[in-house]
Amino acid sequence: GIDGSGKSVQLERTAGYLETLGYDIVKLREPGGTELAEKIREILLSNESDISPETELFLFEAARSDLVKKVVKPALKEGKVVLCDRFYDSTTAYQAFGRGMPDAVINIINAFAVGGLKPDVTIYLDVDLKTAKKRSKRRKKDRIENCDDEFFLRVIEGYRAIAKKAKDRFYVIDATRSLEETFKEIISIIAAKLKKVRGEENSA
Ligand code: T5A
Repeated sequence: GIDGSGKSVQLERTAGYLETLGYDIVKLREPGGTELAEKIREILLSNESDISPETELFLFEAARSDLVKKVVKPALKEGKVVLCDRFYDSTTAYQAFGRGMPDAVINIINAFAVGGLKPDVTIYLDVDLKTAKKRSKRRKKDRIENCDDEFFLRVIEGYRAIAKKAKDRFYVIDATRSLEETFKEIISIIAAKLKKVRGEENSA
């Protein structure tokens, strides 16, 4: 979801809940999660950085590629459950819809950066811009959060477009509700999916 939609808080809660069920959880964020990706994150979010939309796109993808290769794929191989705060849909929403970078280019480099990996479930926390802004009011804005309202309205439009295309894995959740109500819906989706995926793995 957009900045301030509640992703970090919900990811922490979800991870805690799944751990109590006995799952081995790896919590990640994008951009970030490796030494290199965290350095790229600093550059991307710094208000001091002068970055063109094209360069921005490649930096997000470089960070993603590093994370997937060094952390995500090895964790999945070990049977762990990976929860990631943002993934390639954010590039479609922010860089394609927000910045106007060509969708076709983004689809190709998204796929290239993750080596064909696809999330089992993607949760989109749907909030209006006013709610998101109110929630993130207390913090200093980073380079992307400093974009104007029109940018974020295009990003929201982007996520809604993805929802129509990726119906098999993309769940839209009304995140304007309380933390608790939103959380309950998230865990019901994830728990059901995990049960299904793990059940299929065990019977294979
Ligand atoms: N980006 C990222 C791209 O442009 N392209 C990409 O490919 C990728 C991967 C990354 C930035 O990079 C951009 C998007 C971002 O601008 P980030 O760390 O993901 O940065 O940053 P944000 O999305 O800005 O993270 P935030 O921490 O600002 O937002 P969250 O995580 O959505 O919100 P959270 O959980 O911190 O909650 C914010 C506040 O709201 C409260 C929380 O307690 C907290 O105080 N809150 C609620 N209050 C009431 N009711 C609820 N239901 C609430 N849910 C949360």
